[in-house]
Amino acid sequence: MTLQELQTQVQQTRRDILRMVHAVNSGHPGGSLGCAEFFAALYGKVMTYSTDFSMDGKGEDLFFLSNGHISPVYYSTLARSGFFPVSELATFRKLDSRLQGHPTTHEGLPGIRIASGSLGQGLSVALGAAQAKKLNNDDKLIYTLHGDGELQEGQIWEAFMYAAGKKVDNIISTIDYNGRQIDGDTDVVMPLGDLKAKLEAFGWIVLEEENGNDLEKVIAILEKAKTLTGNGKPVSILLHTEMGNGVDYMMGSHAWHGKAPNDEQLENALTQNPETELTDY
Ligand SMILES: Cc1ncc(C[n+]2csc(CCOP(=O)(O)OP(=O)(O)O)c2C)c(N)n1
Ligand SMILES: [Mg+2]
Repeated sequence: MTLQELQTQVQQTRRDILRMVHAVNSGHPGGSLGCAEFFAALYGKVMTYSTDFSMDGKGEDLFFLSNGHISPVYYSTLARSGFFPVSELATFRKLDSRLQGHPTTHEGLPGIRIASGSLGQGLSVALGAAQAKKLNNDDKLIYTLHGDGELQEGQIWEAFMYAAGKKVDNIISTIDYNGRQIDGDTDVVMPLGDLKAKLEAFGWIVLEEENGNDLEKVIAILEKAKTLTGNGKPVSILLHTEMGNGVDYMMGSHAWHGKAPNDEQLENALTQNPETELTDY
């Protein structure tokens, strides 16, 4: 996809996120909006994959979403990348929908390989997939995304240690470094300290991008991360993003982590993000 096409996709995805959570008055718009550029870059530019979905994903790059609560951005991206009909976004969080509030596997939604939402587990699963790729002589890569608040889970540090210890060098793990979580700023709830130094001490290569909502920069840092794989160390990206990005009244606090806009707020947000040629679902 061209940069212009990706920008259009980001804007349409923002609308999808807002309309999905508004329609059922529940869900997580904040982190979803902050990661719209990351998802567009990953699925529109960086990863090699087939929309003819197979659970194994042999010969394909695989993505695992560990912070499953940001499912709106994930579902929008998958639908608009061709994994399932865009119209199905209208079923988000409804009974019997394949688009549950947090991604699950037993509904069989193409593109989803793990259930996530219980924070801290995604890296462990992804490392298994990465090691399976090595055993199968499959040279494609594993990508993961984690929240910064999610890093307060102990399991993820066990996985960080394991990845370096076992030289899992075919994985690129991105941290959505928005500085916010459900109850406030991460610095207030549980400070992460010098995260770069901590991950390096755990044996990871660490890249950092200060503007994780600049599409070109997000693509560039992911492409750079790719060049660093295969060198005996796992690779991570600290991606600084803005929770609620693209909607002025949602930015600057944790308030919209998991709250839906009302009718008036939706209209305001959509005015800030006009419909694109990709059209609303
Ligand atoms: C194991 C577990 N504990 C608690 C929660 C509740 N919870 C959902 S999202 C969230 C905050 C996570 O913060 P972060 O990963 O930074 O996500 P963001 O708010 O930036 O989207 C919490 C505590 C959960 N989903 N799983
Ligand atoms: Mg966060």
